[in-house]
Amino acid sequence: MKKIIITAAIQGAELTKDDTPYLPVTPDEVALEAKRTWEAGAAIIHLHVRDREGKPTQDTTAYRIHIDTIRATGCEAIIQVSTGGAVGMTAEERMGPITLSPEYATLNTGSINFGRDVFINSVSMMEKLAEAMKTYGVKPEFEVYEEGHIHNALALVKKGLVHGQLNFDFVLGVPGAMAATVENMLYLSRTIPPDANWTVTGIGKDELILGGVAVFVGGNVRVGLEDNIYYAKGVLAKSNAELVARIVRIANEAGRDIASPDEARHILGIQ
Ligand code: KMH
Ligand code: ZN
Repeated sequence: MKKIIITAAIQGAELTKDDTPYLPVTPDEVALEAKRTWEAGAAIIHLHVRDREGKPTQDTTAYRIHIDTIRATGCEAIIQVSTGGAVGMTAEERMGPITLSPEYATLNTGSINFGRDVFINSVSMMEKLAEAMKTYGVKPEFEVYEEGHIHNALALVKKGLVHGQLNFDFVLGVPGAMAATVENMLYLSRTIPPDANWTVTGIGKDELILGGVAVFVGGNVRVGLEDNIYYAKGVLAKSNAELVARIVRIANEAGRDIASPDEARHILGIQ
């Protein structure tokens, strides 16, 4: 099996410090958390950004400040910017960080109910975002919340908007989308092209179960406060690093080596 690539989704767009006091929000908090999480074994930091009031923003300058602050800590992880942003943002707003030519970015390939909201990813939005990534030389990771989203992603490939190594993230357990079951994860992993890479993101308590199984069946794993704020039932994770360290321990037991950021770049086809 290939080395395992661990992604840390350290902050997200939806949570506040009322949900968990351990959420990094300011550029300094985010940067320190990114460094600790990379040191714990994460090859990729999935990055969202907040403004001074703590509200989610896709502002290019805000992303540049965060990325520079992360790099100033010595953190060498791949920085994957979000182009999902927050529910209700336009495609133009969401592509803000792409103009910085980051190495890696999410590309959400379908719409879903998202709790009481609707997370819209129309074909024209997906095409605009994919086009922008192509223009700025950014490698996309397809964010897939149900099976139809795989076919939407492959349609972008067919249109020539995405090329090279394909990488998928199965985000399972969002209220309103596909459930976080092992069966669903395995089914999706068999539905993508055989040479594509996949990662699993289990929402809430299922983060550990899906991540643990993915370790044993050759997948990659995303963990972090964006997806799950608990270490165990009723016990808040004190940092993203704790969640990463647990996957590292499981991978060690399974005999899977942890990919460094450079090894992850090679596996994922990031130039
Ligand atoms: N905040 C969610 C609505 C991504 O980062 O690309 C979308 C999200 C996905 O978090
Ligand atoms: Zn995200």
